Amino acid sequence: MTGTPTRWWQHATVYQIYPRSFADSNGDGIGDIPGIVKRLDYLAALGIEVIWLSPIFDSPMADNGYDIADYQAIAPIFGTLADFDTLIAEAKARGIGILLDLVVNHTSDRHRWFVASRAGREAACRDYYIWRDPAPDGGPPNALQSTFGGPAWTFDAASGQYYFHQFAPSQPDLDWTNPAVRHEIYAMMRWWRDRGIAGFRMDVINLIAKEPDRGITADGPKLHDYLQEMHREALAGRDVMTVGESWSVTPETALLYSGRSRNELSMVFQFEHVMQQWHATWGKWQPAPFDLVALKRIISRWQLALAEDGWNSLFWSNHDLPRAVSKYGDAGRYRVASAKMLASVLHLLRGTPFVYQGEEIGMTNMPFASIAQYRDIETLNMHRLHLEAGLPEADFIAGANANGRDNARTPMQWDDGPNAGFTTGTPWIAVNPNFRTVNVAAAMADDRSVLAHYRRLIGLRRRLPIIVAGDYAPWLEDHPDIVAYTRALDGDTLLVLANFRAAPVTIDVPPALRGNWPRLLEDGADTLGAHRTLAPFEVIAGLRTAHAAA
Ligand code: TEU
Ligand code: CA
Repeated sequence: MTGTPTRWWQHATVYQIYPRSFADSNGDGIGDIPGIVKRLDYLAALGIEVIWLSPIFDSPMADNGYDIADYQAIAPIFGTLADFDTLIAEAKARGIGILLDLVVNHTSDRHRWFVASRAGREAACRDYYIWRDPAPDGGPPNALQSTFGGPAWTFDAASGQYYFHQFAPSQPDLDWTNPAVRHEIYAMMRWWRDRGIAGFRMDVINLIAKEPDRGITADGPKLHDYLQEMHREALAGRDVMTVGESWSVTPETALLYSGRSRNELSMVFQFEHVMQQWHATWGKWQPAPFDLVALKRIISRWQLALAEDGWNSLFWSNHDLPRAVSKYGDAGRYRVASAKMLASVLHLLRGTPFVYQGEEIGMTNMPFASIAQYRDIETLNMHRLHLEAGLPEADFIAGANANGRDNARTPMQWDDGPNAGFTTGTPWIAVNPNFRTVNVAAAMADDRSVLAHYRRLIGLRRRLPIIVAGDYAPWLEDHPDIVAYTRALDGDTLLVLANFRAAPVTIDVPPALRGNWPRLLEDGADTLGAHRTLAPFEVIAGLRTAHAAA
């Protein structure tokens, strides 16, 4: 089979750490690298083999580190380079590799390149960024808008020119058409690579080849040339894993990024299923009903498109997205059941699964009462702009609670002690009050916990080739409440049948799925007749092997 997965990262499960909110070792209220080192045994026991670390580099933290001032220094609030080397070594000793977050579409405006660049039209590094003369009326060169709201151009009075930024004005875009910029970045990547990291997660990699004069932001014509050059210069010959973030990738372009013979990336993060659930007018800032049939269609399209070549990443949540139980499950009465169901549905697909810190204990979105509790630059900007555009305050807060970034960035809940065991000081953002019941210590003591379920799923992926390699087929595609799929390998069949509703749902079982299904995650078997009623958020995961009697 041409699509047989042979690379280590096709077999691994990744855990995302948002360092600020993971574990604070020194009581300043901010998570840090020594805090992560202390929790490595916990992560090793979970079975993960890779950690994606959100940015830990020196930064003024306007966007919590996605605004980098020095790519080769660690932010003092997170620790030192020696702490980082300890993390690499201690993780490696437990069979865990570290992915760094490569944020090279833009830098911070405090980066020495930008400080030099803005010194004047003839300044050194002027051409590391994108400077343009004003339009004839003195306004911005064109109407391009930034992701965080407002124009993508900011005027610099001293030099009389505008600079380009796809995010905040304090995040100026690098000019990738300049070979000097590209070669600085590759050298920096080699420097980290040679410290022993396992690879990179690449922030908004679809945006690097922008051509703002032509109105092009995502997927510029030179994008794949740059990625192939990056591969040659910084990745080739090393067995690293790379995952590129792209909000514009399609199944077709995913094959360009991750095709075996392309020499670009291992895989991409795609967000079609996320954006599909947004409000038509107000985007994510107004809750929209959850459309399961559309979600299933997108999952199937990606599973099938990348079956023979390329590779999928699998995730429900990250630091920019709502927590999975709150978004797709039930954060109340059925929290545990729905968290387990979502985990099974995701982890038994074909691809590399990513677990966002806290997801493995079923952490929920923290609801905030007012805008005063938010810290996030995107949410604060969008609040101002959406209210100006006529969205009522209460609607915005409801939208932000459903989809805002801070609601999923609250501190990791370790135990039921003060501040959930995250810090002995004052946490940088509020702890979710449900930490008294939702915490790691409680989950460790309960073999029916969400955590126990994640451990089993992650362990199974390491043992059962069908989870990594099996062919995917969808079932009951138009059913509004049920997700159903099978995986097939060498005569074995794995079945996943999941109820996404807080109510019992009865289905007509397709003839091919009837019969006996030995349970994958528990003892015993499920026997499916012509009809089957699934309890609220119940998931059936069964494995029929070719040699066992059906
Ligand atoms: O995110 C890319 C991005 O476009 C998000 O800002 C996303 O579009 C938004 O949250 C949806 O409304 C990456 C990082 O993951 C994010 O944390 C950074 O803020 C952003 O890039 C800029 O570096
Ligand atoms: Ca700290």
